[in-house]
Amino acid sequence: MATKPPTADIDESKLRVKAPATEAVGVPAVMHAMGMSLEQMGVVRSARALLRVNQKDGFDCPGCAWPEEDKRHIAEFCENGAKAVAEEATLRRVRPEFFAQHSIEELLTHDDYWLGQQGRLVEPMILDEGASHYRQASWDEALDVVADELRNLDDPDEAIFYTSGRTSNEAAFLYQLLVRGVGTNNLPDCSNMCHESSGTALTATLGIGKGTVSIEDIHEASLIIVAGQNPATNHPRMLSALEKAKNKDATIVAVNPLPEAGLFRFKNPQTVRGVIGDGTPIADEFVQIRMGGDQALFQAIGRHLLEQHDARLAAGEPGILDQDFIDGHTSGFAAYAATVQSTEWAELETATGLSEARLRELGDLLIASPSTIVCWAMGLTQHKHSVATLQDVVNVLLLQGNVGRPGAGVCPVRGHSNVQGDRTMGIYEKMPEPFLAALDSEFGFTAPRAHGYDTVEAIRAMRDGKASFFMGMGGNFVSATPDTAVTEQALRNLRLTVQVSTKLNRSHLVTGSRAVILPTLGRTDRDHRGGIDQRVTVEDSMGAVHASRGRLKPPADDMLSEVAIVARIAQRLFSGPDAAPNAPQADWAGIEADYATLRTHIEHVIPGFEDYEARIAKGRTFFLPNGPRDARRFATATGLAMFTGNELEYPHIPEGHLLLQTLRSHDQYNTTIYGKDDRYRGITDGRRVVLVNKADADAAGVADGEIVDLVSVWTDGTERRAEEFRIVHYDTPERNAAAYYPETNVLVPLDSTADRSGTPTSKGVVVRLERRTP
Ligand SMILES: Nc1nc2c(c(=O)[nH]1)N[C@H]1C(S)=C(S)[C@@H](COP(=O)(O)OP(=O)(O)OC[C@H]3O[C@@H](n4cnc5c(=O)[nH]c(N)nc54)[C@H](O)[C@@H]3O)O[C@H]1N2
Ligand SMILES: Nc1nc2c(c(=O)[nH]1)N[C@H]1C(S)=C(S)[C@@H](COP(=O)(O)OP(=O)(O)OC[C@H]3O[C@@H](n4cnc5c(=O)[nH]c(N)nc54)[C@H](O)[C@@H]3O)O[C@H]1N2
Ligand SMILES: [Mo]
Repeated sequence: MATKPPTADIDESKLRVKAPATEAVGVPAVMHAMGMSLEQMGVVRSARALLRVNQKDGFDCPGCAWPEEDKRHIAEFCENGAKAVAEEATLRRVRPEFFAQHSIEELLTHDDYWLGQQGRLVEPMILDEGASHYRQASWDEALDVVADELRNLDDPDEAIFYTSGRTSNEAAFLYQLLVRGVGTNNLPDCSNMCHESSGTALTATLGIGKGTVSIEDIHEASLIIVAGQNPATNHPRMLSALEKAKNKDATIVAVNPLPEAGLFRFKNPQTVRGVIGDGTPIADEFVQIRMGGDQALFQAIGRHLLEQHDARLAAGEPGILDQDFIDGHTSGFAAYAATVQSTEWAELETATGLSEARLRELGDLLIASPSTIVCWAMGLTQHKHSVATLQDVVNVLLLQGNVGRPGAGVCPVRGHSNVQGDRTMGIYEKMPEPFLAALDSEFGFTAPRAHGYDTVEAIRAMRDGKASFFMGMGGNFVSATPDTAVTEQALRNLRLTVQVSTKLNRSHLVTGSRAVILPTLGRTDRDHRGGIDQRVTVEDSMGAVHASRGRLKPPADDMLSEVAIVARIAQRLFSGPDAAPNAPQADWAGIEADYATLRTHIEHVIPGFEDYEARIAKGRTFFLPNGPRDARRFATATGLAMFTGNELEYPHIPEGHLLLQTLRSHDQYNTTIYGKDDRYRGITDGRRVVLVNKADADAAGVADGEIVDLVSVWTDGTERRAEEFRIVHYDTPERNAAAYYPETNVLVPLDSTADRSGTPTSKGVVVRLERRTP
């Protein structure tokens, strides 16, 4: 039997600190995940669920977007994948009686952990204007409320439609059609806060907003640089792929301000060596960089390559750049070379915290490598100068022709399991014209062309009274976005907020004048509709598409899938005598009864999905076309891969302040808190810690273990405060601190965003430590 949900919030006075771990996974990970699975699902359901994760006829893991290996283990085991499954497949339920017992006001006093642990949402709920409690509603009533509000908007651009990254291709495609049918491109998504900087940099330089490597490339690479990423926690299955590469003699370089456990030693529970031996050392080199110093690092490497190339040519030796590739496939080389050669080494040393000799040594690793891949995640994307940083990553790879050949390329490691697919399906506030034109002709209407709001722009619009309606297709907008106090007020300005969700979270409690909760099926649930068990499809971080079919008994009998919910809203708005004049035309009921209908529409609108149904049959996977990878084809303005000259930037931290990164603990999935421990970093039974260098704590006059407030300062003089964080001495560069998200989102100023991508700078918040007066 599953156990009951916790009755209390996290008691931070219980928090304990131990030495951080030096290895990841192994048997303790299996035990830990098993414990959580049993608590949430009981024995039988745990076995049923875990045997089906990532199997060819099973469901896609709702954890991360790392691709599946071609040969799968019987139980492809991943601790955090298992926790993601347990969290969704839990037997705990949030029933209407729960909402009758607890007022919104009371629920707001609980933390994200308590809220998320209450269980699955099962019935549509409505919060009437002025009411203190949600009340149960029928599906028809709840969907009518949503459709009526949309029908009566003064202007379609008053409506905002958010998407998180677990939504299937089918649901995402239908949802963007609904939104464009309403008449707006206001489709902010979690990607705006995540890999938007990657998309912006890669589109500008390589002509595609995605990575250019496959899982086989990872196995075959000679050198893999893993920068700004903590795979042991966030992409555990990546460690198996890195282990494979290591076994073929790859060199692995970890670039991180923190010595993250999994970067050092990995005990693969699938191998004997991982269970009873020492495991595999992963990183050959650990580069402990200053936060925000990565652009300088890649500029230094590029500069070293250029200098060595010239020196070798002058000595009559062969050069080290791929001259044929540079001449035949790229443009902008001269401007790039001039830019990187104009910076002083001293400045590169200051920005990175590494010596010139060390920087050159890292450059030598690239010179020695016939095929190099750079992998990255949030440590590189959530800074003010992230787009420039990533363009400098691309520059370095282009120098040696490391794009579009085996074992080489760019690898932005995506977060949510279908965040990449959602973009492919049109969840984007500025979808390009060819997509919109194809949508028009498939559905006999005219999609709006003016760009919509991204996430930060959406918050501004709500704050400034330019919006009246918000709908969230999954996710937890209130907790995931920056500047919590501003965002909460912004949402409270609205007339109606609607959340399509699996689990209870803060976004159900910070509402417009009225609110609707539409509970929905998740990836693991059987979706029996139209007389068949429906399948959906997802795209992984490497552009591979495959089907996913839930197998577990859903939390309630009359639950609707995301597809069914959107189809029913579309039917209300776009069919019958009251249909809007410019409504998209489709068989909405037919779509709900058979998602294959939807895949046929997708096939007509989006290139690369030809023969969709046949290519996903029998658990098969197919690859979407990828110009740079397949044929060194670059869809940029020039048709060539673009070198770019980017002026060097790095954070300037004012005297008496620290730069704070807001990151994930081992027991959380974004705003979903699975548990109270961050095992690898040695933190247990609590979350309100700030990891600081001892020298910085000493300078601020605060002791290890002391409780402080974190105060962020923004350029306009405004201050934000997060209270009661415990100081933990940690091996982080001086002036660089770390604390968990979402507790620290209150500190991130709304206007503190990355240039060009608009991503909140969650890894670069200027703060000071303030002693609490007793
Ligand atoms: N279990 C679990 N899995 C997840 C998630 C989860 O919350 N839990 N979230 C999913 C999502 S949506 C995403 S986007 C990914 C996130 O995956 P990650 O990006 O690994 O997540 P973060 O915890 O934000 O970790 C950022 C890492 O970057 C480092 N870092 C910070 N600043 C810098 C810098 O300036 N330079 C460098 N080189 N490194 C820096 C940090 O020390 C840390 O190791 O994981 C996905 N998978
Ligand atoms: N300070 C700071 N802020 C950050 C980040 C950071 O590193 N630091 N990271 C950013 C990143 S990378 C991301 S991706 C965002 C994440 O932002 P979001 O994607 O908005 O947040 P999640 O916490 O992943 O959303 C969890 C909720 O999604 C719902 N859910 C789960 N599965 C499903 C499903 O299958 N269908 C539906 N309809 N709902 C479902 C559940 O109700 C759950 O409560 O946060 C961003 N915010
Ligand atoms: Mo993400």
